Amino acid sequence: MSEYRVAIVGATGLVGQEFINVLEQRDFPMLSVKLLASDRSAGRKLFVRHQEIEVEETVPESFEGIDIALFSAGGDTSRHFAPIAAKAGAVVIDNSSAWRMEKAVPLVVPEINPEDCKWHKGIIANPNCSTIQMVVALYPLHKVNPIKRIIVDTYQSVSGVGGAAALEELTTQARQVLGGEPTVPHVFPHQIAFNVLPEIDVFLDNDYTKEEWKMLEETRKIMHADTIAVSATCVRVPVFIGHSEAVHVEFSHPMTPDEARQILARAPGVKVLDDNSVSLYPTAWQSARTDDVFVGRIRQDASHANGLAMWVVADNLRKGAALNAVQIAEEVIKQGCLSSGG
Ligand code: NAP
Ligand code: 12T
Repeated sequence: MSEYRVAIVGATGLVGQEFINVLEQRDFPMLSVKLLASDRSAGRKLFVRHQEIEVEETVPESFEGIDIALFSAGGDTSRHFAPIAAKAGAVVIDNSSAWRMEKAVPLVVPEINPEDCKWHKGIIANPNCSTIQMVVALYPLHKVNPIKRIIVDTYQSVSGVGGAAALEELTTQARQVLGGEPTVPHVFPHQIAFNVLPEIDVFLDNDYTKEEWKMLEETRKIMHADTIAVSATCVRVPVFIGHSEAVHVEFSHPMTPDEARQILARAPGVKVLDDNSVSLYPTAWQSARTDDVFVGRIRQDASHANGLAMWVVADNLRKGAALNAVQIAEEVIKQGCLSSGG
């Protein structure tokens, strides 16, 4: 089997560390790995496969000889360096929102649209964490009974944004509140400890947030379903890892909860945890450090004859980010579409 020269841009971040974990755990065929970050982290050392590797500053020359470049260093870094990496002959798999809605860039969840990898021109985008877990759970149902409308409310963990500083902010504020001290928000717009905040990413002119709008646009692009109606409310909750979602789906025809459970039991990347008699349903805490998208609380939507309601949970740093990106890389290798021609 061939082996590939991999670069991780943003290797010192939360998603970057998860890239390293996932590559190791899946025994990804790496000939070499280059760890890239900003000049702030250049010279730091990280372990990959028990080997200490020095982090380098990301510069245009970083991508010479690289086959696969995994990016998770924010939108600005992706906008600047992804085209440079692609031109150097690498396939970029980008975790930021910079390229997702570009017409010439595939947006891929391997369980759903692996074939879209084929037409990449050097950059493939990894969808938003909240979108990924929702479509992994809904697409198998959509294939047998087309979805017309989705109402989704998210309960997103602090690790979705801001890296270690976000985890630290929750820890510090929790201690301050318990100690009767005042809190000062930095990463989040208000106190996040013992609170819930209906603001993720920036507000748009239509009064949705960008995170909510990504769930609409990305769902349509991934599922090739341009007319699906989606309305999302994205909420930050004081959870370290794991995003949860209450999803209400309107199908073209009725679907029973049992039929949905049977379909999802066979669906790739999905695990059904659904037994009310023993309070079995997924939780964020239990999802952390795991790979599946967990689904529970599947029930008839009392407000619509063609509707189902369900609860969908996944680790936002794994399936929501690093794992999905590495699965895209594996798909690119499998399909033999590694070299872009720049
Ligand atoms: P993080 O822990 O703050 O890490 C940010 C990483 O980016 C660090 O390695 C940092 O390096 C690097 N970086 C920052 N500025 C850079 C520059 N100018 N050039 C090169 N590297 C630079 O954040 P995170 O939680 O890992 O998230 C990173 C990014 O992943 C996010 O900004 C977002 O684009 C993406 N993300 C996507 C999803 C998703 O939904 N799929 C979820 C979470 C995150 P230093 O150590 O040198 O600062
Ligand atoms: N603002 O990848 O705040 O588009 O949790 C993912 C997560 C952007 C993204 C978050 C965000 C993205 C968040």
